[in-house]
Amino acid sequence: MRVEPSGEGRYATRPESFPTNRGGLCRKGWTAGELLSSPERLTTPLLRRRNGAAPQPVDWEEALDYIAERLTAIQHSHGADAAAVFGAGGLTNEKSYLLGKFARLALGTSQIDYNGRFCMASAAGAGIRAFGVDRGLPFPVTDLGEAEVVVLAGANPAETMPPLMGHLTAARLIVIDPRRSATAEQALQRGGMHLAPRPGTDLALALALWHAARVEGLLDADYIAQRTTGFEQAWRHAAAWWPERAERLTGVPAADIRAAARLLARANGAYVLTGRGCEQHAKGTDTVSAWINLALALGLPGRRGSGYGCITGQGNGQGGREHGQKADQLPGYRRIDNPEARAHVAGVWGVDPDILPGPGRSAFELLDALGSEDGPRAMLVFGSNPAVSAPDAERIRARLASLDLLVVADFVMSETAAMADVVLPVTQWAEESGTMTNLEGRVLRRRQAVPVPEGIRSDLEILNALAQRLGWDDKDFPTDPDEVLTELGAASVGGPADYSGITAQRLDDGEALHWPCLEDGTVTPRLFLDGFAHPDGRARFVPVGYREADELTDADYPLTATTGRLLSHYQSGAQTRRIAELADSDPDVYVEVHPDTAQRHGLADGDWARVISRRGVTSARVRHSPTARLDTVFLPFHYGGDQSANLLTNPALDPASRMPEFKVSAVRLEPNAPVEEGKQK
Ligand SMILES: Nc1nc2c(c(=O)[nH]1)N[C@H]1C(S)=C(S)[C@@H](COP(=O)(O)OP(=O)(O)OC[C@H]3O[C@@H](n4cnc5c(=O)[nH]c(N)nc54)[C@H](O)[C@@H]3O)O[C@H]1N2
Ligand SMILES: Nc1nc2c(c(=O)[nH]1)N[C@H]1C(S)=C(S)[C@@H](COP(=O)(O)OP(=O)(O)OC[C@H]3O[C@@H](n4cnc5c(=O)[nH]c(N)nc54)[C@H](O)[C@@H]3O)O[C@H]1N2
Ligand SMILES: [Mo]
Repeated sequence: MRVEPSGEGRYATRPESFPTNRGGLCRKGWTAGELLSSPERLTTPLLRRRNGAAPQPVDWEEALDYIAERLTAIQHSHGADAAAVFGAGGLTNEKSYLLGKFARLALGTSQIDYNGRFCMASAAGAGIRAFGVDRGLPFPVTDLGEAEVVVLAGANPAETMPPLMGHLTAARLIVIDPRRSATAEQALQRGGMHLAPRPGTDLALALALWHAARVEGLLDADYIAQRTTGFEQAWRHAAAWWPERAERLTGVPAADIRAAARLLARANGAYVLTGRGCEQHAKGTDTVSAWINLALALGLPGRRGSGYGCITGQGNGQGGREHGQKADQLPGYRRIDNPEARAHVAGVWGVDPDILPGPGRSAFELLDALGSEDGPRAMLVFGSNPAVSAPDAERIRARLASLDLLVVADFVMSETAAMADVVLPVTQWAEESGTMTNLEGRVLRRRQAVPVPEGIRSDLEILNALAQRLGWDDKDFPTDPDEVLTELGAASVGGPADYSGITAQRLDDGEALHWPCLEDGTVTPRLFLDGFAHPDGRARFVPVGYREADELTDADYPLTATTGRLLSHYQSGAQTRRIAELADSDPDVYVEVHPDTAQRHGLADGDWARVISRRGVTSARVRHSPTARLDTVFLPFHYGGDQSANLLTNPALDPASRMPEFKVSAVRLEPNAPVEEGKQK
């Protein structure tokens, strides 16, 4: 993507030729330039010295001094872990890395995690269990172009990653989604299939597909014998899920399960891809394991022209989970509880390994502990808007409000920034350089395209300035992204995500650098062709059995609500609700309901309804959808205030990944008197 001035200090974006997006941009790409010069842009630090007072514009020195003094005082009284950091998968690799270093060194706290915990943590965990390493797609995305069949389990790329659809035009798609999503619609139009399970039942559906494929003699016995371990133990779970039994649970007809198994297993080149729809569950890791087991049973991973992958989310969803902003992680995708990893990284940082803290709390657990007896009392947020995007949002809003110090770095007044004691205005993507790692593990360099507006600083400059005030050296926290990249490379040497051979120069030269990218220059576009990353080179079948969602429907809450995304909005909507063209196309949250279900509740198309769960109430407009399941409603989560879908959601966590169950909550619908209409900010 290129950014060009379009007159009067405004900017426009234009697509550029690139293999991943094939020169295409989605609607948000086309409008992304608008926010660079938006009047809603924050231009000066804001400070609120007393609760309830209005935030006042202050200069940078005053804002940074205040933060450093408060952090020091709070940590002095309550210990190092009284300060927390919350990061994001939208941050560049350099920011993620420096944020992790800032937390562990400058603050000495274990309390750092990030929004990727809400995003890809389950698929990452399942990938590591099965293959020994987690890289979204262990193959270049262009490989998908040769596939005959692609399963999209809980992914709606037609709305969430339109450029990806360009790689899937030749394939027949099998879309697994409780809704007839735009992607499901395209699958049907092109001779593919749409299976619409009840939310939260994918695990059983995947086991039933495996069952059907085995009964029909379609498994790859040679591959299973030579390249995997654990088949029999894992199969015991699938053995119990014959298609008729799965039909009763999931609602997907047994005949469709068999037909899908045949279509997939007989394809000459097939991929199984998962998205948030099957991952954001209290059993998301096991569900992804079930999809991977199916792919392994059919002999797909680790071969040219077939495979398993997880479709990444945010701009740097992949790189953001590799360089140490996770509670349990050090750079290079190393574990923070591994003594060798600690020694290596401490060496690069020039400190004693013993001063590095241990693992901290996961994102939801961290947010939920804020202001509690033994929880953090101060938090710095970079690149996330948890007041809207965290589950059980009302509870999290109360936690944020109970902090002694909340600092938010952002370029707009997000709902979380509006609660902060200090807001720091930062540069946007086009005003700074840095690297991002895309879904195929390829590192890309974004070059600064436009000047930094006056009065604004970069995230790296903020970390540097705070670290210096906390007693660290200027050079310990570089502000030049290229310098940070070099340091990150050194810190990642020998780790699973090794970036040591990546340089700004090679990236500028347009080399396709897929990690691991070693010091000798080796790159790895395709992992696993010669073997998986476990010591014996084999992939693992992981035995996983079906279990229900954490929360079930009952007489009071008879419907299942699931949540997800719209083409026109991004995430918590903090950015896209401020772009007129996008806000106007979907100004209010809606709840998608089957017309019969809506009628039973006395709700006409376009009415305002109250969607009520055991945790809260969301006001939403009713949208009739004749293709919806009768027992399921859907809400996008892009809206703030009382239109937040997350007022409803259940923070039950996956035991392994600590990912919340965004995709299943039990709700009921009630008619609502019209509330204030029009767009919310
Ligand atoms: N337009 C747009 N694009 C985006 C984003 C955005 O906010 N807006 N966000 C980016 C990010 S961070 C991410 S993580 C990706 C996410 O990309 P996706 O994973 O494609 O997004 P979702 O809409 O969350 O979920 C996909 C589908 O899962 C379905 N689903 C719900 N419950 C279930 C279930 O139990 N089982 C199954 N099989 N499916 C279910 C939903 O109906 C939905 O259509 O998108 C990225 N791209
Ligand atoms: N119900 C429900 N809830 C969900 C999901 C769901 O499917 N359903 N999906 C979850 C997922 S997958 C995700 S990824 C999360 C995302 O949700 P959030 O983590 O809230 O992500 P954003 O809305 O993108 O918020 C990013 C904020 O940081 C700012 N920002 C952007 N770039 C930068 C930067 O470089 N530096 C700084 N300092 N600020 C920046 C933006 O202006 C914005 O205010 O939501 C999760 N919540
Ligand atoms: Mo995400």
